[in-house]
Amino acid sequence: MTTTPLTDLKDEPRIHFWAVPDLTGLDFDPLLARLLHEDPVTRVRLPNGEGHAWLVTRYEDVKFVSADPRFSRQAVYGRSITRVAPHFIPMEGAVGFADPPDHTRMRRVVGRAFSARALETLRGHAQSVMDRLLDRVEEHGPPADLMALVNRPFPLAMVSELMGVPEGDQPLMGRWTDGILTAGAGREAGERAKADMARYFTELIGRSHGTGQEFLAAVLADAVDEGTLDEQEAVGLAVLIQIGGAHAVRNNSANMIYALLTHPAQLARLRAEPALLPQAIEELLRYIPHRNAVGLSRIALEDVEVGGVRIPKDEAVYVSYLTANRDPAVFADPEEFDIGRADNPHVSFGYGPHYCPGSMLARIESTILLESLWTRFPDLRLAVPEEDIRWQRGALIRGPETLPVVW
Ligand code: FLV
Ligand code: FLV
Repeated sequence: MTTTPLTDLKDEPRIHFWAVPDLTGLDFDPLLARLLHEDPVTRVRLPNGEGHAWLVTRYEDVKFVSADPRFSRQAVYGRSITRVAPHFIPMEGAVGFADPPDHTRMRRVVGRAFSARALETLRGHAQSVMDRLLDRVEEHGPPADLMALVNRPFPLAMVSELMGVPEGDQPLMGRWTDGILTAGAGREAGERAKADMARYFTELIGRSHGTGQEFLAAVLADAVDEGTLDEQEAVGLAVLIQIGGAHAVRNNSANMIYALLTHPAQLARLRAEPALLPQAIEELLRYIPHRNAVGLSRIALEDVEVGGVRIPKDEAVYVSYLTANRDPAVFADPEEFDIGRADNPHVSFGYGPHYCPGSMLARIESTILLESLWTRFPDLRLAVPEEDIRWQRGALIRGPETLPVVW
């Protein structure tokens, strides 16, 4: 009989085929839940791309992989790694595919657009945009679809303002964003939407040179003029911020409303203790399964041990921020949605150098949305039983198709 050292066995975990089912409500992907508890550093094969990739699910391991420079985003570009989307979301040269120091150089430019002063200006603008949208909800009367009337237009207006996209072009931006951030529409539709939006931003940045304005397209144009960014990098940055800003908050904020409407005890507590709102938003961010499957992988530049398992050089690794947020080693009763949770170091905005640059804007938007909605409509309820809400299919970021409410 031969004996195999345990370390060798652990080098070759099985490969799980991840079919990525269309989930509904706030249901947690059952495969992800199982892997976190039973096979925390494992291998998966997703519906698109080729081969397999590693998947890391525990909180500490997720933070390790997303912050360690031996895992590269740049090395992902041009490789047909197994993935959920038929196409890659970032363009060539985009910040999502960059490693430090290039990554650091690109992020410094957008940092100006997300400065404390810029965010204060946006906060004032956000409240007036929200007030106008809620006027329209009131004029519409119950039942009204919040997705169409509020959750979609609000973040789209905010990120468009930040970017310098005129109001008249926002519907077009919305359509391109949906085309890019949908797995179900197919590769060609995704690539076409990406190319169309890239052409738009090339022109917008082109028109913004030397205008001295503060919107992001002008800041990017200045950075190109100064030689800090090349044009491809500037356009790639603009596309990622526009789509992330419009799409992620649209869906996540709709899921926040749904979570509160379907957890009446938590909603009642929040209504009774409005000072809990910031903490409630952090808990919503932790608890809501933001996306299907996993986003963009990294490549191991050398053999690296993660959670006691050796990940070989040149292999792709995914992390799941969703499972990290439910790791019982960090969060007590992780399956409970509890707005009383005070210690909440969730990783819903990622971790390490690629940490979401828009996290503070997302928090401002979600705060204004929840605060304004329940101030205006204290008796807000779903207009249909929760099982009748339809959820987006073939989505990367999860959310309802419509959110019909009465008040
Ligand atoms: O910006 C990214 C992102 C945003 C998001 O809302 C969900 C994601 O999974 C991702 C991602 O995987 C990579 C990004 O760059
Ligand atoms: O959902 C994804 C995503 C979202 C995003 O806003 C930016 C991204 O780079 C991505 C991505 O790379 C993969 C996704 O599935």
